[in-house]
Amino acid sequence: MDITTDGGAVHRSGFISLVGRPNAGKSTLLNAMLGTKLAIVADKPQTTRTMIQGVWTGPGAQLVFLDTPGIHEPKNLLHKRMMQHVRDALEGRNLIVFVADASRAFSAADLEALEWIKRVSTPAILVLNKIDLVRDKPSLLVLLETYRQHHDFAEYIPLSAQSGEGVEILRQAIVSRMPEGPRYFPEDYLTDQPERFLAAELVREKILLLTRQEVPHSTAVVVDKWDDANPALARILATIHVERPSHKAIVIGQKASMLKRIGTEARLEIEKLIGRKVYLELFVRVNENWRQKAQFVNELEPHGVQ
Ligand SMILES: Nc1nc2c(ncn2[C@@H]2O[C@H](COP(=O)(O)OP(=O)(O)OP(=O)(O)O)[C@@H](O)[C@H]2O)c(=O)[nH]1
Ligand SMILES: [Mg+2]
Repeated sequence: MDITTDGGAVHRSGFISLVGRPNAGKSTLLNAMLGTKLAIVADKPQTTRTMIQGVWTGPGAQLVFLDTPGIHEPKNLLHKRMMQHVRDALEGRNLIVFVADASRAFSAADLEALEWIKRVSTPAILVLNKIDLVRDKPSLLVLLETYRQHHDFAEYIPLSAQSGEGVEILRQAIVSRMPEGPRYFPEDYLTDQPERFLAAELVREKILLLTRQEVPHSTAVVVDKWDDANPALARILATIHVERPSHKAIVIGQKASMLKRIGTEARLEIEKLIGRKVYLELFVRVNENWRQKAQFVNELEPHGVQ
C-alpha cells in the first residue's frame, strides 16, 4: 500500500476514541473535527447510545474517530450495552481523547471515569472542553493540575468544541501522534453509519431537545420503512418507542402539535444530511420496558444484530 502523499511526505493515520462523562461535549467535538453534523447533540446526558464512527481526511493524514456514550453507572440493559461500547472503544486504538467539561468542578464521577482509561495502556490526551463558559481562566490551570495528579496524560488541551477555539490545536496534536499509515478510506468518506440509523438519530435528537424529564431517556426511534422508488423524494416511516402511555401523550402533544414539530425539525435535518427531499411519517408506540429487552436493544444498533 502507498503510504506517502504526492510530495513524498509521510502519511499518518490511526484510530482515535472520544471518551468521557455524559454531556462533556464528545459528540460536539466529533462534529467540530469533521466540520459536519454527524452525531446528535443535546443538553441531556446519555444522548449518544452507541459507537459513532467519523472519518476526517486532510493533507497527509486520515483520522478515524469513534464517538462513544458518556461513562456512567449502568441502571438497565441499554446502559450496560452503552458501557460495553465504551470498553470496546478503549481497546486497540492509537489514541484516546478524554473529554471533560471545564465549566464544572472536578468530582468523584470524574475520578470514576478516569479509572476507565487508567486500565488500558493506550495514550490519552485530556481535552478541557467548554472554555467559552469559563470566565476565570486561571481556574483552568487548577483543573488541569487536578487531572494531571490523577493520570499521566500525553497532552492537555483546553478548547471549545462549540466555538471551535482550540480545535485545530487538538487536530495537530492528534496527527502528530499518529503512526505512519495508509488512507484506510476514500477521500470523501465520512462514516459507516447507515442513512437509516442517522435519520432515526435525528428524530431522537429532536425528542431530546423538545421534551423533558424521563421522556428523552425512555425513547427509542426505529425506521421501519425507507422507500427510494422516487429518486427525488425519500419516503421514511419511523416509529417512536416510549415506555409508558403518559410518555406517548407527551410526545404526541396537544392536537399532535409536538409530534408535528419533532417531524418537521427532523425532516429538515435529514434532507440536509442526505441531500434530497424527504417525506417523513412518525408513529408513536408504547413498548413497555424496552430498555430491558435484549432483542429490541440489539435492533437499535446502527447495523442491527451482529
Ligand atoms: N458552551 C458550550 N457548550 C458546549 C460545548 N461543547 C458541547 N456543548 C454543549 O454541551 C451539551 C452536551 O454536548 P454533547 O456533544 O451532546 O455531549 P456528549 O459528551 O456527546 O454527551 P453524551 O452523548 O450524552 O455522552 C450540548 O448542549 C452542547 O451544545 C462547548 O464547547 N461550549
Ligand atoms: Mg454524545
